[in-house]
Amino acid sequence: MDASVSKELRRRILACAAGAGALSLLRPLRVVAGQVGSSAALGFTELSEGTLDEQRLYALSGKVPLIKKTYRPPNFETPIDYLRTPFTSNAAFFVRWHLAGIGTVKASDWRLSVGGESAQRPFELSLEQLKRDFDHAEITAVCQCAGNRRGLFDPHVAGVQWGVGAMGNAVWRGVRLRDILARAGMTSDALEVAFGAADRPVLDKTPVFVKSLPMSIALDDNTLVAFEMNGAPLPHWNGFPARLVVPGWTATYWVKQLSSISVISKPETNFWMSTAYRLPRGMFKTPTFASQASGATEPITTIVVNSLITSLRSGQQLPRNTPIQVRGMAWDGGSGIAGVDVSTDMGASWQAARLGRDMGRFSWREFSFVVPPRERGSIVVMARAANRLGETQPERLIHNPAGYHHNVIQRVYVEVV
Ligand SMILES: Nc1nc2c(c(=O)[nH]1)N[C@H]1C(S)=C(S)[C@@H](COP(=O)(O)O)O[C@H]1N2
Ligand SMILES: [Mo]
Repeated sequence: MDASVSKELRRRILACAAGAGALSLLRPLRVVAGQVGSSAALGFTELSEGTLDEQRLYALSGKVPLIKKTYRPPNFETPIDYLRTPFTSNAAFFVRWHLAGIGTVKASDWRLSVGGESAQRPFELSLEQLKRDFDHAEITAVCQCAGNRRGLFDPHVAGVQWGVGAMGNAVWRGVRLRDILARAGMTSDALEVAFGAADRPVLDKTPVFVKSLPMSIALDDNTLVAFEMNGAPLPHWNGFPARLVVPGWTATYWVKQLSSISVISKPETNFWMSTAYRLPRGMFKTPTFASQASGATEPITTIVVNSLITSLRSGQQLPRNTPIQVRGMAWDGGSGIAGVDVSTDMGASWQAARLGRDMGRFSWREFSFVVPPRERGSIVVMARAANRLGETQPERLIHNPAGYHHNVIQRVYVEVV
């Protein structure tokens, strides 16, 4: 490591340990290997001082204290302490809503309407009928907000300033959307399936939440209308009584409090498809949602390959001459994780971490690596996941206006004392 970087690191770590200006450590270093660079090139550390100052833990009903981002609408992030287990508990699972009018849906009152101009036989289902009339299916999948880590974007972008915890992994149980659609029967002009929900805006001018999927994904075996999460009914905040589960796709499509399914012959034009959740066209090598691509933008689709070190925190002091345990999670949009490499020399060399149990290609996967005992000094620990398509995390943040797909290689700054 360049001497000036090492010195700067040490200054920040000491400041952190001293408590005063503690969070100066968490701002990315601006000098690396003797070059002056933008901090965006250097991977992320943690949220900026201002953002961290504003966040508080708060317990919603049925939830453990989560990191409060906004109260109305409810946006609550999972603390990293709950991201170290194969499954994220329902009580600790993050909560993200766009609209503030979230009523309680009673199981006995709930109805799911299935129709649309390209459905031959529209019908309605109660929760009981949904559970009784169709085969059940189960899948382990990461649910990750497209804007997870938005608060780490540099330059800063507007929107909920998420840290690393707008994500979780769970076993989802429900029925296949495909089977529900088969009962309705589709006409040959079916182009997309649109999903409506029970949450409502408090201001008339805010559009209701509607998302659509291309037919290929709606008919995919893995796409579920789920009513259980980790063996229990969905929590209210996570979409009780039923939500869409679209493994591999960003969570914006995982419509909660699902109330309607419409097979449509024209592209859905609601705000949440045509304006929000879009990326500059071709910026990421993810599948294209062809019927929704127009002009310079296209909708976000699958999750990009990513990883998170969960065993270390920037600013942490570690005892010298003791092995350092590097552990975390790696995931992608459904090809599955092929490997995770760890570097302790600013990316000059990488070594393979050990992968944990494979819980399916939509699940995250644990990794672990032991850094041999060190003498006193600062270390930057980095992890870089690769998926089975050969895609890896970038060294530079891929900046985009809405702050999606943050998957730049993480850097954790620690000091051996
Ligand atoms: N009805 C409804 N469903 C929704 C949303 C919403 O605002 N309303 N937000 C979506 C977004 S953007 C995300 S990230 C996920 C969050 O799921 P969770 O709250 O269960 O973690 O729900 C999705 N489903
Ligand atoms: Mo999201």
